[in-house]
Amino acid sequence: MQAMATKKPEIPPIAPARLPDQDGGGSVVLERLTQQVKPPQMYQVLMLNDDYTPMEFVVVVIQEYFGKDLETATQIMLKIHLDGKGVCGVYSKDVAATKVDQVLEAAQKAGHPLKCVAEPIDF
Ligand code: TYC
Repeated sequence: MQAMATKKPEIPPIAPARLPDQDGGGSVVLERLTQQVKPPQMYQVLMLNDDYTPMEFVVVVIQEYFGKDLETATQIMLKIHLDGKGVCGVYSKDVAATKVDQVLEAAQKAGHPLKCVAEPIDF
C-alpha cells in the first residue's frame, strides 16, 4: 500500500480587504473616476483618382474589398472621379492597412496606377 502524505495542504493567506481612503476626520473621501477607456482610433480608407484606371475596375475593387453593392460602389467611384478622392470604408488600424494593401496589390497586378491610403479620423 502507498504511504499517505503527511504534509497538510498549504492555505494561501487571504489578502486584506481594501478599504476606501479616509481623510482622517472619519469621513470617506470619494473620488470621481475619470473615464478610463477611449474608443479605438479609427481609420478611413480613401481611394484617389487618376486618369488611367478604368472606372469598371474601381467599381469592382470597391465591391470586392469594401463590401459595397454595385450601386453604392458606382456612386463612390464617381465621387472619387469628380472630387479627386473618396471614402471607401472606416476600420480599425490593422483592417484599414490590410484593405489598402489588398487594393494596391490588385491594382498592381492589373497594371493600373490606382492609389489608396488610410488616414486617422478625428471625432
Ligand atoms: N478617373 C478614372 C477614369 O476616368 C476613373 C477613376 C475613378 C480612377 C476612381 C481612379 O479612384 C479612381 N478612367
